[in-house]
Amino acid sequence: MTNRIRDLRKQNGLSQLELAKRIGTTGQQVGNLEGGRRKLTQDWMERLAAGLDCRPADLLGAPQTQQARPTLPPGETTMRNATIERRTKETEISVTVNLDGGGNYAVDTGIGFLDHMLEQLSRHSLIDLDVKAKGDLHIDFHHTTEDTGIAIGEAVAQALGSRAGITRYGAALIPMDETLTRVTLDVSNRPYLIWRVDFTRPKLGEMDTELFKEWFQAFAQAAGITLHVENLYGENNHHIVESCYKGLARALRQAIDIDPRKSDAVPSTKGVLGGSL
Ligand SMILES: [Mn+2]
Repeated sequence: MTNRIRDLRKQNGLSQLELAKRIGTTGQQVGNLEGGRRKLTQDWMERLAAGLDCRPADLLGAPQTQQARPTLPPGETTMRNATIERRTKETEISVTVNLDGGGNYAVDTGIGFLDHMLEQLSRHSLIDLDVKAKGDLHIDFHHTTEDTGIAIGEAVAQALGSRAGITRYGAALIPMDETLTRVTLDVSNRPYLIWRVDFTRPKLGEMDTELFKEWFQAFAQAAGITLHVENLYGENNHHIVESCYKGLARALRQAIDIDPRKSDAVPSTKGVLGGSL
């Protein structure tokens, strides 16, 4: 299950997408191979070795980065990042995340209010987030909203890899003036959404308020996160939804952080995250 693909790729200064192009596959496939979600067959080992300029046998062995990460000198952190390209008849989306970023973002979905929310997500999670989406907005905002949630969720899942070393749980209570929202989550590879959020207005800007649940559902599903979002009280609809995104951001920041006391282990007594309880 463990391998050194990520280490070797970084030593070569390649992104997942760049390595993927060298060996004629997708960035997602490289992420799956790195994360142990796809079997490292002899054929894959030979292709990867050719792309990484090493021997196939060099790909095996425990990854060094996960153990080394907490003790690396400042400025030499190992980046957990991923790029997802998603194309359907309804939307074309590209997303890049860096989980160990500084909250830098470049977001353009064509929906102003959604951009505002995704910028909050980046800023308060400290995940660097690039999102470029072109959707069928002439129909409505549904496809673009949902598919953006899927693509960002997939990118987070891919960047998390095996999820070894993470804190796993996170929680946040976010006040915004009269509003208070609680977000709790488990980055468990077990997708589930609890959404206890009601709006009194049908739209914010041009965006239908009912679409926010769709975004959170898509994100939780694709990222493999158990996600509970509850607005405890509040009146202003802008505050209510913004506190949900900020709560997700702060809870996520805790949960994906590397736990320095257990940095080489998957935080589960099963030794793997996901599957049955
Ligand atoms: Mn705002």
